[in-house]
Amino acid sequence: MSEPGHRSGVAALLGAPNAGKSTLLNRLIGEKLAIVTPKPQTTRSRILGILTLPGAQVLLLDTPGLHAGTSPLNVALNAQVVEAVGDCDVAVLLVDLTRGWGEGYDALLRELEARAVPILLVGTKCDHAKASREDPWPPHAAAAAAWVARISARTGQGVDALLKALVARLPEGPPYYPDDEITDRPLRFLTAEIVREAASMELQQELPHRIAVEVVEFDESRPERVRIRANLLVERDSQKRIAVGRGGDKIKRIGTAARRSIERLLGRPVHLELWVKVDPDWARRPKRLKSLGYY
Ligand SMILES: Nc1nc2c(ncn2[C@@H]2O[C@H](COP(=O)(O)OP(=O)(O)OP(=O)(O)O)[C@@H](O)[C@H]2O)c(=O)[nH]1
Ligand SMILES: [Mg+2]
Repeated sequence: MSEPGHRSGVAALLGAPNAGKSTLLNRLIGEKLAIVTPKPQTTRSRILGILTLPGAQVLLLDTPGLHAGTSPLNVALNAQVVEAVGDCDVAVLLVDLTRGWGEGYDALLRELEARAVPILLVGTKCDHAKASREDPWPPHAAAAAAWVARISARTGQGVDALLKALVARLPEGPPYYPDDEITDRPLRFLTAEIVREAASMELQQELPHRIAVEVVEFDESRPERVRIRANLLVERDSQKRIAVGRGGDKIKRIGTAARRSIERLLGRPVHLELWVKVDPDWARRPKRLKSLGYY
């Protein structure tokens, strides 16, 4: 039995690719759970962030950005958005103030309204020089929303007010997770994501293609170091050459950056072995997408 008046439930972070969903998740949880890059389509699977407060437990569901596109990867990403819409108690609909109301928002809005989910309509990146001063959403969206605000997940502006508005709209219920847990995702998955972020950041100029990461060994049995072996998957030989770099300098830099982040996450020294592998079909085969954790 939970104390009377305790609230808990799922708040889905929804919106276009690059709207700032993962940055907001990290800001709310106070830890870097979800990876963030300047490129759209960074998040590939739902990540649950658990925020335990006095009197409430908020289950924050970060989702991939909703977008057009019919490749198996796109379909897998959109399916997760639809699922999140179906699973949530409250929806936080994020609209990038530097970009405005894009394609997909009206459909999302209709779906949320049909399910009678309370909608918090949030303009993001209000700190940005290019953030519009006008409301980026059409009047019907503001009318459908239970609450409207502008925030910056980068500076924190407006985030406390958002959290308050969110908690107020959660149903009453017990905490579902222990209060020291911050995610439902295993360390192995978070590790793969950190490597993917390091690789995306290091390669974003030369290799604008999609990459994936699989952790093939995660050995915590030795006291001195956690041993991790991971593959960086690219689709072609030419991409592999770029990712490895001259004399291996790229992959070395990716490995060093990733290892430092993983050590911060685990609080222990890590030995990270990273290999670049060509896997032409990773983004095309649903089974493969599943094994990579993107389904
Ligand atoms: N100036 C500014 N930039 C932000 C803010 N929030 C996010 N960004 C930047 O916007 C970019 C995208 O942020 P993400 O948090 O990855 O966006 P997302 O919605 O999770 O993107 P996908 O996972 O691709 O759907 C990154 O370069 C962030 O640093 C903000 O409040 N202010
Ligand atoms: Mg994201």
